[in-house]
Amino acid sequence: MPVRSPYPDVEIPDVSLFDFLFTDFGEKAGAPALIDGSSGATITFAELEGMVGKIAAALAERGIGAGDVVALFAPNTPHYVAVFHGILRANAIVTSVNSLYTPGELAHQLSDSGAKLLFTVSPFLDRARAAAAEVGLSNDAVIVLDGAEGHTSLRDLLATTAQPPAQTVTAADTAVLPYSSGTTGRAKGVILTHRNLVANLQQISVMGDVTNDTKILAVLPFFHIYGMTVMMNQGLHKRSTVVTMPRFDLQEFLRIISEYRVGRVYIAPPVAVALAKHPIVDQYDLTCIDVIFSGAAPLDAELGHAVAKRLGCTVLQGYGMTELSPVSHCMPDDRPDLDLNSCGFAIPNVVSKLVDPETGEEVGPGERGELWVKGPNVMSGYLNNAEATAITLDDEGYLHTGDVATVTEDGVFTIVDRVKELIKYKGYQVPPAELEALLLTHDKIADAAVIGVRDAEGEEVPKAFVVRQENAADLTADDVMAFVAERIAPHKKVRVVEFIDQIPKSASGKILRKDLRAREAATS
Ligand code: 4UU
Repeated sequence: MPVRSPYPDVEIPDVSLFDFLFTDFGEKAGAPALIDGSSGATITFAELEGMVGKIAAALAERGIGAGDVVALFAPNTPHYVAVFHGILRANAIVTSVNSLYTPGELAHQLSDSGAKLLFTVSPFLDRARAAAAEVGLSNDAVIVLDGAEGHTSLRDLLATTAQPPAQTVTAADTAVLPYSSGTTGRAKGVILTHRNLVANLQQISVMGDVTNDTKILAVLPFFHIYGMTVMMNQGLHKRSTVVTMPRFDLQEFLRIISEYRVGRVYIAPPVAVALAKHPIVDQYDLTCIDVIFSGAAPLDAELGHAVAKRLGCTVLQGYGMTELSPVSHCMPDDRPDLDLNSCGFAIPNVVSKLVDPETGEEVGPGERGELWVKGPNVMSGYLNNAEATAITLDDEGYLHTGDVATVTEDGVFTIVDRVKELIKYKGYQVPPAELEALLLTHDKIADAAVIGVRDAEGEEVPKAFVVRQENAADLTADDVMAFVAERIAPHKKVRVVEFIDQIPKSASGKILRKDLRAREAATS
């Protein structure tokens, strides 16, 4: 029997994300919506709404409208939020780009999504221009928020006297195209509609005690769906104050929490390691923290408890996936007693089941099965990729996550394994297929396969199995790692290399990752 959420269904208004978030600020209009944690600069809800309207008007003047894709390649700042919602308010679609991307990776996303404009910041301009040139976007189409010679700036856009265009998007239209490799292959555009994003905000609304008094720290990037929905948009929805950080730095993280008296901190597990162990943590007054919420990779309960004890706060865990907008399961604020290895309950409107990947049969409580999820937050598909969509979404509307979970009689889910290829390094996606394709371009490499392995600290890291070409005995592990590192974003680096004689493959030529994992388990 599929497991229904133990929570009553919530209503999902049939509106655009803008209409959902930007109506009736009431007495909160003059309150800070966003604070730039680095500089202290503040934007109120009313100011943000004004900026969003101006950006939408300026984009419409430049011919951007319904169905157009605009890429956003920038770190977390209050201006990111204004641009994100300005693009949506112009009836267009945001494709959010990983800040660490190389020009090649950015160019791939620009061309795959068909982006017409690219927003960036001056420190990223070299990469942005190189990518834009590769896909034939002119400098006019590259907008530099903080300004750069020969480019339109945010200030230029805000100077428009035009009115924002009429809103024509509906809840069923595409709002964002974040990129995810899903269960197999390279990064693909994940089609999330306005309805998907609005639904997920309504669904998580009943799980967490987030109010207009809450200060949320946004250190996880807005380009990733966790930062986008749970930090940026949840903060706006609840009229909370979102304090932004452009990148993770432990001292700066602690300073900002302590100085702005942040109560709610969303993290990925590696941050928990620092919070539990680093001596510097004791130098800051962190008594303001009520809740630390971890997601994007498995949190170890012992580690979570150590953080809770040291900081005197509640630690919670949730499960999400880009294709789920992203949250489908989480621990509610009022149940810190749940097993912290778990991801809590299915959120409202979510039905999930666990299915034996070998037999396709549903399994019962206590047994392991692939997690399938159905609900209004499930993506409509992958952009221009019917094949990947068909293997991920079934006819009944279940999304096959590629994660293996167990569930208790009470409906508490725990993620215990992964059957998909995807590797997560510090919570960020590393698609093995992309690394394998890259490795095969090396003239001394005959064949290659990449899987995730655990390093000495228990972190998942990408490991490449490499078959050398004949007469390439001189190829070293360092050569392989350096070759990859020069061509891809740092989080995708190969961190372990093993040379082998042959990559195990099925009759149809598919890499048998299971055999590589078994080999790894036997030797480590
Ligand atoms: C074990 O990482 C995400 C989304 C994370 C998220 C967001 C809001 C978690 C909780 C929340 O409230 O998305 P992706 O698409 O980058 O990666 C998805 C994959 C999952 O399929 C799973 O393999 O990341 C892994 N994952 C987890 N694994 C995500 N959360 C967990 C978790 N435990 N808690």
